[in-house]
Amino acid sequence: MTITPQADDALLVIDVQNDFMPGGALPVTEGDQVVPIINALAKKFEHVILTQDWHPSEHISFAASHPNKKPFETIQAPYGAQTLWPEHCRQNTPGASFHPALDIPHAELILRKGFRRHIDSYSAFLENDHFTSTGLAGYLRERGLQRLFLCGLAYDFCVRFSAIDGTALGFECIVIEDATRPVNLPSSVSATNAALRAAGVERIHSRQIVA
Ligand code: VGL
Ligand code: ZN
Repeated sequence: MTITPQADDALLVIDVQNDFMPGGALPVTEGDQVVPIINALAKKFEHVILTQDWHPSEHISFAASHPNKKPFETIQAPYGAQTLWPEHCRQNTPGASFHPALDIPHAELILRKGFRRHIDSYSAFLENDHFTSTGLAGYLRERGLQRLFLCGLAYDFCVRFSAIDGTALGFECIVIEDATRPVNLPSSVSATNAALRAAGVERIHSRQIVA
């Protein structure tokens, strides 16, 4: 089925940043392959919002911030389980910059997240304590943007939790599956597919928007 983006739709482009690309600090396999797809999608949307993972040094999500912990292990943070990552997307570093080929001059908002040292934020809406707001829901409501098409990195973390929280906050969220790629930790993709299905988040292919 073909979808024509409307004036109250937005494309939400999650974390298309150098550190998530092959060769980056937290590489996502084929992460760079989403860039041309997203550029083509963005041309179809009047409203585009970019998110940017934006961590301070010694961020809670960095394994190096915890003695004797390695990347991809889990700790119990005050707000619950937190996966630990290699240091990535440190504020104002080249790794935190958008992929140089990302070409969306008309993007209206760059929303930074994960900038509080003691809370990580996968979701573009709520930080990982599931309480602290990024302000995005208020922005979208004031702008009258109701239906969100999600793409970017990574499918099983920031795209997943953005779609789930967005749905819970009353937005219609649709994931453009071929315009995302997963980090792919054990069972993270199957858990994401199940969570999106349970939340009623539709998954589509970019060709349904870009002919
Ligand atoms: C992400 C892990 C850590 C993401 C960000 O963008 O999916 N994943 N920080
Ligand atoms: Zn991060």
